[in-house]
Amino acid sequence: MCGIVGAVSQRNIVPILLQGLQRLEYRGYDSCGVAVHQGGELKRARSTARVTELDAQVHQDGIEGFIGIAHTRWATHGAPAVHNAHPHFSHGVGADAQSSKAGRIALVHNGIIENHDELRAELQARGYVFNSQTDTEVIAHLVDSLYQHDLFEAVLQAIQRLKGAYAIAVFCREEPQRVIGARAGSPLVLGVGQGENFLASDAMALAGVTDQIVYLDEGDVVDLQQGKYWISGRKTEGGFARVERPVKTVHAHSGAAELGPYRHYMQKEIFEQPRAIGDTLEGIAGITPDLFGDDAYRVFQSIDKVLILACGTSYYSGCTAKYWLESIAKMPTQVEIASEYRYRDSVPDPKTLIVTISQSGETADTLAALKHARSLGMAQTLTICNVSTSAMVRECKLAYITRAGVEIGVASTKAFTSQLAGLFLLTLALAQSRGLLSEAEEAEHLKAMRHLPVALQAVLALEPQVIAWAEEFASKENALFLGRGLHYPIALEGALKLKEISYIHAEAYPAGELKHGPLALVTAQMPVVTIAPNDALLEKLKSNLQEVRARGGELYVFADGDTKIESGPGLHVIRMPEHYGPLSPILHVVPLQLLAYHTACARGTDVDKPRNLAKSVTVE
Ligand code: HGA
Repeated sequence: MCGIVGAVSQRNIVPILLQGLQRLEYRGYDSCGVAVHQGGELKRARSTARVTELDAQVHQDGIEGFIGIAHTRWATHGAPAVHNAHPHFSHGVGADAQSSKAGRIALVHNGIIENHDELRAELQARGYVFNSQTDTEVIAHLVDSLYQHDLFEAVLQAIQRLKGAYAIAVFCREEPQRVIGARAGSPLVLGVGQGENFLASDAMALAGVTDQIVYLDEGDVVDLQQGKYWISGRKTEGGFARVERPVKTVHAHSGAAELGPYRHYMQKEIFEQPRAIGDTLEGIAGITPDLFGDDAYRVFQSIDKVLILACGTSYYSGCTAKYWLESIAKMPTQVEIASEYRYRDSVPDPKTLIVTISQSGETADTLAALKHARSLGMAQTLTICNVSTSAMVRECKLAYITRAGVEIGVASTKAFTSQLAGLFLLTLALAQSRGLLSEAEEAEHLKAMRHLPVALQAVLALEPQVIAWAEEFASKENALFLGRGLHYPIALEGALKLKEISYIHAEAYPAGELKHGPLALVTAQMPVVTIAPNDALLEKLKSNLQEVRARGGELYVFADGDTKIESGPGLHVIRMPEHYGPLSPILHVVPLQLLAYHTACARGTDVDKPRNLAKSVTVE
């Protein structure tokens, strides 16, 4: 999703800005741009192509400068087009307009300004002319309208008028020594260099430039100059006050990981799962609440239910965990889509453990849902997250950091299975703290978890068989996914993967629900993918498969080795290893990932950057 990079230095900062954008590219974007202060004017280049094209344009136009800002955009307001791409420029009005050649204020923005219509009308009435359909351009003109030779002051005043979420980076034609950043609701970090300072929406953008990072707080405004910076905190009754924020050493990994022998990052990440799970569980000698933080024992004793808040794939990992938490830890558990929870009336209970799940830890909807839960008096919070430096980890009392490594493919794979591993550990830790986990059970679960990397390798070896199915799926426009119990969320995740990257319409149902509606869709043209573990529901599931066959439906079944489901007319079977008990979802999701991946490849879609989607969804 949107990325911001900004810099103030004594050297030409354009290569740093573009390299920063490149590091953020994997998140998905539809256009990009860069602006610098050059020869007393604002200069910019913008493109709806990739950052490499922007780079070529910048060279051709001879754009260079000591201060500048850059952006990758994922459109929320206004089509993905050059005139909507950031940076946006303002121009002064009245006497100022005469002296304003190419613009006065340059600004990039992540987030959404909710009162943009009202502000636009006000600014238009004052003579400002709008050149884009974005909410962002409103901020550029607003800062311009408040500018009186001090950009920091103008930004402080402008943000008082903004409703919504923003991270912004701004500079001004008249003050070639400074870049101002501000954030509320969207992430922004300050990178401290030697005699130079940087801004970025993620420390990863600055990898190789500086590892000295300041995480700006909600409401912070930062003034960056060569060799110095200062931060103003959120406005209080006493006005704005300078604040100190700790400088942390952050070893951010570059997003530009090597593809190695793989065709796409998604394929690489699917095959990295044994390593990702192994790393996530590394060093766990026994189950203890401490795995989630020093205060976890006390927190676990103080709660009697769990509310999981998440979006997309993370939501499905939460749905899987509900089955574990209720059956193993006997903990009443509710799972809610974060964007729904934050806006509905709910009945809060302070004895609830709020569990947020997010790969990036910057998902705007999940962060907002967390804040909403806290505002309702639910103070016990825990996150399962893949980025230790993220806002989510900073905002939650307890955390389990998965070690999936940087995930570049927009469609999540290794982050999902690593989340499941973290959630299973949480289940065991809660069960233990409630006296529901014997030592023998603990040992048995730990043994199964440690064996997961090997079990996953055996599932990955099924790839050639999945490719054969994918070739048949490539010509379909619809698919049904069925699962029962613990594997129903896995069916949901399988359908989501297929939708996201192959653009085939896919829906998932609990198999027992088939006769209540979706059976009407079943024809010979409708592939029905079924997850068939050898669990307590197997016989029920077999009856559901008969219902599909009786209507001429074509079944594609991932069946555990010991289920005795055999291939036959209209019934294709890929044999999974023996049943893996409660951890079976971690194995069963893998062939569904492979099926989506190879179907998308056969259809020639842009697997790692599916249309309209972005990686870390940092806007509402
Ligand atoms: N609302 C702005 C920025 C969008 C954004 O932050 N995307 O991730 C726009 O549409 O340009």
